[in-house]
Amino acid sequence: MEPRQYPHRRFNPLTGEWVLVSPHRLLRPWQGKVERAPEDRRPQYDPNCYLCPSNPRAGSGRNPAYQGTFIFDNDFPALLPEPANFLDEASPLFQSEGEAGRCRVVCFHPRHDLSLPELSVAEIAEVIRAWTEQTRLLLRESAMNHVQVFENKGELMGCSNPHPHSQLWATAHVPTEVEKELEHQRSYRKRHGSSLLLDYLAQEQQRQERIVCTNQHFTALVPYWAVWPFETLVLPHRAAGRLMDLTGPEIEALADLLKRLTTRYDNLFRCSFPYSMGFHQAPKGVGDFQLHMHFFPPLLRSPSVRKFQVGFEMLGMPQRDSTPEQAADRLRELSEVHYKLSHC
Ligand code: H2U
Ligand code: ZN
Repeated sequence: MEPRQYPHRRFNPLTGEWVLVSPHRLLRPWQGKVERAPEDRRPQYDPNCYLCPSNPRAGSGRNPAYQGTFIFDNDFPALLPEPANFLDEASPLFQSEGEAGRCRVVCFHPRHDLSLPELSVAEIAEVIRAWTEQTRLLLRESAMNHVQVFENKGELMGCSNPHPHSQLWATAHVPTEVEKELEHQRSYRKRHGSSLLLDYLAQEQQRQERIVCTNQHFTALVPYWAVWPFETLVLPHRAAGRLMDLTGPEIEALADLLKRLTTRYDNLFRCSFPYSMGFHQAPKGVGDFQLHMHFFPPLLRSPSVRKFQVGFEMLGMPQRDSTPEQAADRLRELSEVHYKLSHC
């Protein structure tokens, strides 16, 4: 066996954490729970959907008869714009403080039955422009310092509604994962005088082992340190801190790449492929941060077998059973024509 077929640890330079890789364990028998493939036969319009055009929402009010993207303030926001004004650090063991924020929902499309890979590149570009504009507006508010854009897709990921949509959460404080990545990008620049993620991309372009698909301005790859079976990282080819830094042609290129990547995901198990994805972008006033996207999909080997982070992972560290290179090979060999449209 070559060394990489033996159990080993890999370092994630973005977070400073290690992942345990156990390639040989893919051979172990599976007698766990078998879930059914997620049903994906939805009507174009669902009169009971809170997000379909012209329907009443669960909170209050009614959606307009929207034609493209549709943005609204979350009716059940996790954060409020005015924080409870308190700081309690009397004891190092009982610290708390108020947190201000705003939550918005971005519907991708009026059609209830579509998802990202089924939209046209132009429609996906419109979604990216909506995320960009909302990031700009939210960061303009003096209390907001970071904007998290994300999509939870599929019941498996706890998505509450199948209508294609994403969320934005703006916060006064920088969230933990972003703070970790910021710290590691900063210390890398201090040590090497260059950008961690641009250097990483250049190495991946040379090695050609983990790249899934690419175009003129963006590359999608399975990171060397991937934890989730088919996790990917989407990287711009030049320095850019936030969505607002992208040019028109770069937004088009990102739309093209997202369509191709999510089509491959759907084709992997011929199902609407669940994931949590989102952008990591620079907090307000921060320069040393490279814009990128993470896709964290839970499916392991079929629509019915998913990965859980339990046991050793909860108590010890993240672990995976196949190598990121095997995952990249699988994703690379798939078609970029969506299975619902192909007739073979
Ligand atoms: P998820 O499916 O990713 O959980 O997102 C749906 C969001 O939409 C959720 O945060 C909001 C929920 O609060 N929502 C509304 O704001 N109004 C509604 O009428 C339904 C759902
Ligand atoms: Zn709907």
